Amino acid sequence: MEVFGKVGDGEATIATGLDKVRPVRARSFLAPLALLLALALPSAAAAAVENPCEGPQARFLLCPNLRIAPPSEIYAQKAGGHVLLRATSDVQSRGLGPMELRGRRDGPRSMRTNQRIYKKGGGHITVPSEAKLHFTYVGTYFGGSYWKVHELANFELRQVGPDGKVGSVVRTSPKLNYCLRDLYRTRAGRRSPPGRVYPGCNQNPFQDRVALGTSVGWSDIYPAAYHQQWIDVAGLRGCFAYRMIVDPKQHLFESNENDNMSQRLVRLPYRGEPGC
Ligand SMILES: [Ca+2]
Ligand SMILES: [Ca+2]
Repeated sequence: MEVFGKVGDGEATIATGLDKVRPVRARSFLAPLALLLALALPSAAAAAVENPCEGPQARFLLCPNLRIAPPSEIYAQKAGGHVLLRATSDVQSRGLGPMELRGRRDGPRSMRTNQRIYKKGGGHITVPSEAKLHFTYVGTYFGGSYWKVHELANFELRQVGPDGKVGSVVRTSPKLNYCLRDLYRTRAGRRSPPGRVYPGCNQNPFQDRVALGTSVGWSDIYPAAYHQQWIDVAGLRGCFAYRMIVDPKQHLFESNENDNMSQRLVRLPYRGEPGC
């Protein structure tokens, strides 16, 4: 379970670490050529795929849309010679349908994925995605390892000039891998299920397939104290923009690809309040 996972009372529809652990079939990893092909195919296939949520068929689809709330609960933590500016992230599912990925094993700690997009009136389409799942260790305190979406989000710090203009990136967060899950229902609505559909990310290292997603109106939130939820700001002075970007590599198909960034201004050295 992730940090708030135990709050949930929803029916688990996704396998968890409690599932029966079964060994990976060795054939998957003993044939280098097969592995190379498996690694090469998804990107080749995905490169040819247009975003179905922007084409003519979009009106028949319940396309997902991810957004990310501005960084909150920002605080500085001194650690050795480092100053870690920690912030809470909130990836929000705000489209007509859920963001859902289906992973299939293609390496010892990775899976390739398809994105499932539901259709109005029932059924779904399956689209090859360039998103990868990595079996990601987040420390024992936060439960060990999970199958997470690689490069689902990133955090960056940009210099802000005296004219308020946001400049280039000066620092980034090491964190890139996130679950997609239903942690909190942050916006109730007609299309938002009242209970969790995607309660948590799988923890079974031997799993061959996983499904993960975030339902409409739900959020996946990581508190500022979470593993790698920081940017090292040691030595920096002045006004900066703390930016969070969801799907920075544009791997996931969404109805709106232009609302994936949020930011908050911070003055460094940090004195406990955002703003410049
Ligand atoms: Ca979006
Ligand atoms: Ca996207």
